[in-house]
Amino acid sequence: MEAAIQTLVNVYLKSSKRKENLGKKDFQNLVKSQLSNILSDTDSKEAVNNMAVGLDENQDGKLGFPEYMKLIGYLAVSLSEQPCASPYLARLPHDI
Ligand SMILES: [Ca+2]
Repeated sequence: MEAAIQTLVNVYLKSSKRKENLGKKDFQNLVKSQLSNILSDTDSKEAVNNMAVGLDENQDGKLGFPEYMKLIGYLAVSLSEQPCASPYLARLPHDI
């Protein structure tokens, strides 16, 4: 579990290139490269952008770490509700 938490942080830092936020493009790359087996529609720019808008609580057009963690929390909850945790394709959250 410690390794999993470390991974979550490292992926964020790497994707944001150590800026304070994930930009639109950073987020698209992250979803595509890290979550294509757990999320459907990760190839759709529009779907990923809609998801980013749903996660962007303070509506500054970027995703900060707590906003990124909302997505992780959403995915974890979705997984926990599956009778069998894997393999599983979650639907893109458009409105969290
Ligand atoms: Ca934001």
